[in-house]
Amino acid sequence: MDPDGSTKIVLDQLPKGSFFENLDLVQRDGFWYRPRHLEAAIACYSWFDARDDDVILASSMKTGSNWLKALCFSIMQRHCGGDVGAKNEDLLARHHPSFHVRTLEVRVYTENPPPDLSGMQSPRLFHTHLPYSALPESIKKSKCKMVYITRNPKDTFVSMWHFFNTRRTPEQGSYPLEDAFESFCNGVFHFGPFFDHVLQYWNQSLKMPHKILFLKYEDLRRNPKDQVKRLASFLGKPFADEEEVEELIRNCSLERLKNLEVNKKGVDPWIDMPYSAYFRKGVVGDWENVLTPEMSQRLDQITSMKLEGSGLDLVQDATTCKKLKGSGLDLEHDATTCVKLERSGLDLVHDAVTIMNLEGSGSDLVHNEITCMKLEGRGPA
Ligand code: PAP
Repeated sequence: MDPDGSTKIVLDQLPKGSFFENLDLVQRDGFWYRPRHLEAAIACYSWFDARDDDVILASSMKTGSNWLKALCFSIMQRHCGGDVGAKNEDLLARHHPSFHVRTLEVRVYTENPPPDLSGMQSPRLFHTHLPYSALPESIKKSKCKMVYITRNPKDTFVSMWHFFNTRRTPEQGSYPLEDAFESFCNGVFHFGPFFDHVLQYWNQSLKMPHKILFLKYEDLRRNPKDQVKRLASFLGKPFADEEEVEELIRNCSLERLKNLEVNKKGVDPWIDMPYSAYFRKGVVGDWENVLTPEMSQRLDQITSMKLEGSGLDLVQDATTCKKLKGSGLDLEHDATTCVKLERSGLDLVHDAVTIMNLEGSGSDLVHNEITCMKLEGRGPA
């Protein structure tokens, strides 16, 4: 992979940091990596040859990667073929999601020599924690699709803190929350800073919505059916009926995955962690049990500052999600939809509300309005 050792020389010259005391990190182009992940990222950059029908999942750490892996793998498996596995086999019961959907810089290009992926059947499904700017050019240039998942930063941090604490002995106890929080706020952790990671993908997804689907953990939690249907349609594998969606959601649920033998007893060979560490509570707003009010306020401020003007909202969304859970009311999609459709003349939010309110009244204000717009030549074609 690196016969002349040039990657090591590059690594030696990079700024150094650490997370959780003893996890060494190096910084390159604004992002922090474990040295072996950066070596693999460099190999991946040189060797990975994306195909037009590849699907690449992407995420910062602890934002729902394994849930997304399970969902996409199952969606693709329904259509059978390729390396995804045979239809109707309960493959999630056999292996952890990260076995089926390998992370390029953690589980593929850490092999030396780099593996030859050309023999894999299409469609191939991979995952990456790499920031958009560090992706191989072939991913950016090919027609392959990407799905990015993110989560509100407070739950992301708390999930990360719990995860890395499972590596510590009872004598060591939990790593000081304040220190871990400081690192998170400064962006010094694997594949951090969080906000730069999220914004890179968010901006690309706005530019290329046909190529990158941007999902939020909270949306998936609150309204899994709509989100999973959206995901399947984006991947070109829409569902035939509602039952199929519901079954797939059940099969990929935290409750089920957590209780599968393979995930209860297995160990992740790549990082020597029990698979059970990947399945914890999955609760939106769990940060309330861990963060002090000052920490919460500080992270909210950083979030508002970093996301200002981007059109992306990770704080309100999470709060709203918690408050509206089970109410059937959706305020964030409406808001996101408004941002995306601004100035297009198209209104999907108020139209939907109007239709709901006028149901059974015999009156149709939405279609009438669209008809008028079309006849006047001011609306969507
Ligand atoms: P990774 O970055 O190490 O791959 P990732 O899967 O992104 O981890 O995130 C783990 C979080 O997703 C955990 O959240 P928590 O600590 O707040 O509980 C984990 O519980 C949650 N998670 C894992 N699988 C699922 C699932 N099927 N449904 C919902 N949440 C899940």
